Amino acid sequence: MRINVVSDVHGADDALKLAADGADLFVCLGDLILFLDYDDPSQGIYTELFGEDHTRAYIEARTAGRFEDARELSAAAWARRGVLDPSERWHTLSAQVRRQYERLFAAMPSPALMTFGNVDVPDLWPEYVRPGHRIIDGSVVNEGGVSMGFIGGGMVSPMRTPHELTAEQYASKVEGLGPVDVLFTHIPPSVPELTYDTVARRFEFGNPTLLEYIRDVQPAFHLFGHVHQPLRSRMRIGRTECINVGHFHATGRPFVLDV
Ligand SMILES: [Mn+2]
Repeated sequence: MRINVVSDVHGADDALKLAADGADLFVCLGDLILFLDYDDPSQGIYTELFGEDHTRAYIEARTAGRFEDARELSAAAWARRGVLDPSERWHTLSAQVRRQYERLFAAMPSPALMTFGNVDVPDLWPEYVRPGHRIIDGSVVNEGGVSMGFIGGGMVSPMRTPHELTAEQYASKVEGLGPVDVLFTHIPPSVPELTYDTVARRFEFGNPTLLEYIRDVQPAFHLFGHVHQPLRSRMRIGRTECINVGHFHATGRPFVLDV
């Protein structure tokens, strides 16, 4: 069985249309929305709302780890749009997010097995899925005799992305999963080589209970995304081959797994 896997689509709907070509099964590990493009500040929701100069300054602050400065820049940009209360931001943002979801779910191959990234709004997905799109989070499906577990979402972080879970919330999903042949998640296990981003020059959040799960259960494969430019994109942990499927927004190519 040939499985085409994508993650971190971040708005790349044109490439997404072709991502299941030649596959028996198509899997998407989330991060559909493009808020900010660190490589190209001319696109993304922040640029559409606040302009490219603001977006460049905001990216610079976040890249340098100056999250307070980034928040102040953001507050000033919202104020210029007349939005003073942070609780009113979602009204504007959700319209932009919905526009992206319309395009992305139209481009999403079907059938598809999908789970959430941290840059996703789970509550909105059911409104946009098409026939053949299956959202799986914290459970196991069986395809062609291969059991596949899915866990979506990211960890609470200073980046304040839309779908972040506490350590307890994430652990309870991992603990409830049971044994699988292939594990699919958005984030990697917390292994420094897999979580360090060489371009952003910081550690992204992996998850320690995923690492425990891999050591205990030893699925044949663990596929994930999240870290756009990882120090290492694959690593063996015991019998488990851990693989970062790559930054689809940048490559436009799915990772192909033969099982
Ligand atoms: Mn991402």
